[in-house]
Amino acid sequence: MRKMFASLAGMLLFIASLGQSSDLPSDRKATKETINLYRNLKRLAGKGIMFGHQDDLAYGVGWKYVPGKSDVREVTSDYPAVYGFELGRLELGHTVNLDSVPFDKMKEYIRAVYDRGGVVTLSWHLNNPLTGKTAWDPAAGTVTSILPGGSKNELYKAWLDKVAGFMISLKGKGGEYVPVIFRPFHELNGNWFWWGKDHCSPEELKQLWHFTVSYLRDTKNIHQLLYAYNTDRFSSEEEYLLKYPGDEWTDITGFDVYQRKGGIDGNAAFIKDVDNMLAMLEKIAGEKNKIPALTEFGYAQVPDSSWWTNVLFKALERHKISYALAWRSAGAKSSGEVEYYLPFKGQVSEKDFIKFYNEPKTLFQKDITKEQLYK
Ligand code: BMA
Repeated sequence: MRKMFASLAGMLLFIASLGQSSDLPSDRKATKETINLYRNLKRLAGKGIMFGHQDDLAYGVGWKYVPGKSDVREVTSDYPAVYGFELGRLELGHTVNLDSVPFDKMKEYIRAVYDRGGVVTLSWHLNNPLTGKTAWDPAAGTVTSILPGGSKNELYKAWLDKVAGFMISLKGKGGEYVPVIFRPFHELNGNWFWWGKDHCSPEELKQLWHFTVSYLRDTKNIHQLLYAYNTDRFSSEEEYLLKYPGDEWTDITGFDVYQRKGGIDGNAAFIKDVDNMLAMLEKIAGEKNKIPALTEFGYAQVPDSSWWTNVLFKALERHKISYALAWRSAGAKSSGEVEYYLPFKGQVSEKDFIKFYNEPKTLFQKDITKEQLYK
């Protein structure tokens, strides 16, 4: 009997390990570190929510490019767990991105993040390849123009060559490629980008996604990427999945959400909306075996002194998602707008952000370095 139990247990362990080893990212040639990151993100999603911040190391309110500085660190004495950076204008061969971050500095930040066990995600507000204007130029026919057979397909491939070049320049100390969560064509159910809602059909968007992934993965041999599909706010699973490119083409499923001051959102409405969307997202991710994440969020200038614990945390509390990434704290912009989504020293929500940081469910750099996400 005992023997039978032992062999049964052995068999179960074997089956479990098979399950584990077959749980791979969409890129079947993903590097070891990328596979490890994918599995660890899944594991950690059951433990807590990693906190992320766009351009965290590059600048904050009132400062730029100060080595080691970070608004998150100024307030909590810890760095975020996830760091977002942006590739817009890399495609044009520029040396600085559309938010004036030099790509050389960005590469240094990314390597530093990887060295301390943090997670890197890259967005891409690429210009409109048909008109040469910005990502916010929704000219008709742009998506079809860059698909195979379209007049701008060669140009788009040249742009992807630049993205590939950037990725392969990201190496760890052992020469291994740094894994990156790549998040192209974000907020695709919104109408503001050329790849957005009314500017291409579901079929066209899917073709664009497939073309982009195949080109990077199979033509350029980039195998350090996890692909994140993400919408803006959505009201149903059908809406969320309308342009979903398929399970073989994505690893992470997310959405972006902002609370607007004086908008339709009181705090209660915002909590309810985000909570609902997260519930739908978790269901979809569960069914599709993907990693759910809040790929961007924010409340501009965080005017509510208890927003972190009273609003955001309440929306997140009951959910098992991998990470939540706050958008960039640009400070004063040339337009005159002052843009930030995180507190800094003296900001009204500073103390509350520390409380949020101290919640066991929120994970920052110190929590995740010990989790060795790449091993
Ligand atoms: C927007 C704003 C812009 C920025 C863009 C791309 O939401 O922050 O200032 O250029 O993202 O990062």
